[in-house]
Amino acid sequence: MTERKFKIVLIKPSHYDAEGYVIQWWRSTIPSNSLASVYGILADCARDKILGPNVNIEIDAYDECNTVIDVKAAIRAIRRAGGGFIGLVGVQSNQFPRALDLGRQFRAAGLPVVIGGFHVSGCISMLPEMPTDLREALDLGITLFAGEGEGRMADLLRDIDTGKLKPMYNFLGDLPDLAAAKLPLLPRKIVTRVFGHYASFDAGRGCPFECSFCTIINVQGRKSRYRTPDDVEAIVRANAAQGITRFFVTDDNFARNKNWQPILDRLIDLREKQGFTIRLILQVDTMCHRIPGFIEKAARAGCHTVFIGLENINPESLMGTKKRQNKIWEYREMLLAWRRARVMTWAGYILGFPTDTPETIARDIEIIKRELPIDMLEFFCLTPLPGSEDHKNLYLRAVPMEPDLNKYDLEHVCTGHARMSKEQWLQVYRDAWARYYTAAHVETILRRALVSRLSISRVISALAMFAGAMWIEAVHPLQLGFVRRKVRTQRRHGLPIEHPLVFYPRRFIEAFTTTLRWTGLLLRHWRIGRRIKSDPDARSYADEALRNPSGQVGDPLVQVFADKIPTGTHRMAAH
Ligand code: B12
Ligand code: SF4
Repeated sequence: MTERKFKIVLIKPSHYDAEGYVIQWWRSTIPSNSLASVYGILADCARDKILGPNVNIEIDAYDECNTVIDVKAAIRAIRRAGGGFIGLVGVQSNQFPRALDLGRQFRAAGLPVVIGGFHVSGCISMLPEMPTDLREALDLGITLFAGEGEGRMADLLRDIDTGKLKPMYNFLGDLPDLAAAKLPLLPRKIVTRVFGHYASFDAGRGCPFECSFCTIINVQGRKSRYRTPDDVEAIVRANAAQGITRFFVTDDNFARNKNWQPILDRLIDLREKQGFTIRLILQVDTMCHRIPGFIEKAARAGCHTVFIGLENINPESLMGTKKRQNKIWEYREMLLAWRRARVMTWAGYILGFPTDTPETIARDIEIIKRELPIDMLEFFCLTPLPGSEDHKNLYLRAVPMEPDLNKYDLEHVCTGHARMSKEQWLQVYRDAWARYYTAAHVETILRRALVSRLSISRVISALAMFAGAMWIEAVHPLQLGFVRRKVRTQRRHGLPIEHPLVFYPRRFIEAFTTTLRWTGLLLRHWRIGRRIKSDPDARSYADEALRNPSGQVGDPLVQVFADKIPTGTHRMAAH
């Protein structure tokens, strides 16, 4: 039997900036778990020789956030192999236009292209008909894959190999059991393109809550599906074998992973008894401090940063989006519990709930700065993301929504608001960053960090990244990387390729000014840090946010929203 090859090229697409250039960097800051998941499943298919003993399946994987995609080279590689396909991986709504532009080029070369990820899954799960963008992909001959890939890739590869690829695969009604699932893993050369060499894994999928702006529950379900401690250990060991021990655990809410305890116990064992220097970033909800032992075990397992979906501090807004689990009178207690465990907190805050106005948002940010001991705060515009209940309702009521999917990145305004014009809303979003990351508040955060015994240098660099992302690079910190790359010829389909004499001088000035601004910002933060470290009183620093909360009448955070808090649901009502 003659040997042959089957070449798979996996690309996790990025998206376009305001000028239509791909947002990409020399090094990205957050790993793509979608890429690791799909790669892990396919690597297993390759090992199992699922196309026959004579077929060698080879996989190339690229995260466009940190790698410039050489489309021609990828086409050549598949042609040279004599067969294969392009997989556009983990494509979110804001990345769909870029995925189509890439797909268009590969389809023009006659190669099979498959798109998977949340945009396809979310639309198919929630909308009564196929939206225009998905139809456009089908018209180009691109295959759409809805649902999760675990247990389905071998059949897909066989379909491609035998020329029987279907236009659409839909597994949304059949969510795979994660306990038996293949592991998310990437080779070292891909992981090291992420700053700090962070790998990723999802220890579970699904969330029990029902926030109306969220897509996750409609794609991955509300039931907690989780990996076994053995599998998590295998992920850690496989990464550690290639020198990688830092992980971003992408569970949307690790605190609601029903297997959190055995998983953390196993990680603690690996760390404390077997010498693995594991470091973790976790995502949790605002009530996680109520789970006995959760925070303490997370810290012992190596968690140094935790992302918390605070979303808003106005209970009326939270109830309006069915985020009933967020109880503002518990926020400070929860944040202090993480500080006691010496874990840095990173909170998400959404702007544009129906009751928000520029004035209430400005007021609420000042309250947060004064009352809540948060380290990094990031802002988002409330967005009807395809796949969410909000999107479905607006779609069914034919309420106008932004037609350009590239703008569904939570940095743009994608629908109307009863109390703010589009311009006001956008301005509020931009102002929010400037309002939170003032020099005075950076100093307060660092003073709080010092008394809480957090690593000052880590807080300084995190604050600089969060403050500088919007101000200097005009991107959200979640999309930030180191050293922006702009490729003249990789521009959004339909926009002109600029003349080199126009493009390069402008790029040079841009790169020069950004470097200057980053240097200035880092120096400013570093000077604040130095001042605090040399201040003899800094170790006895105290303020309202660090005071143990009462949650009672008189607690300023509770007082402002007293009339919005549903009676009978919190401790204030008991008094
Ligand atoms: C980790 C994460 C990130 C990371 C890394 C991105 C990544 N994909 O790894 C970071 C922090 C960078 C990020 C950023 C953003 N994210 Co995000 N992110 C996630 C999160 C929490 C986990 C992603 C993940 O690993 N999922 C697990 C994998 C296994 O699932 P999957 O991607 O769907 O892949 C499976 C299937 O779809 C399928 N599949 C996927 N691709 C392919 C390809 C082929 C060929 C095949 C056959 C199958 C297949 O098989 C996979 C395995 O089962 C998800 C929520 C979630 N639960 O998924 C949100 C989520 C994907 N993010 C979302 C958003 C909106 C964003 C942001 C735009 C906004 C923001 N500011 O948060 C930014 C901007 C990103 C950018 N433009 O670069 C939304 C997307 C919704 C939508 N309709 O687009 C989600 C769903 C969360 C939400 N709020 O609803 N994100
Ligand atoms: S808690 Fe987070 S993951 Fe769960 S439904 Fe709400 S937004 Fe979605």
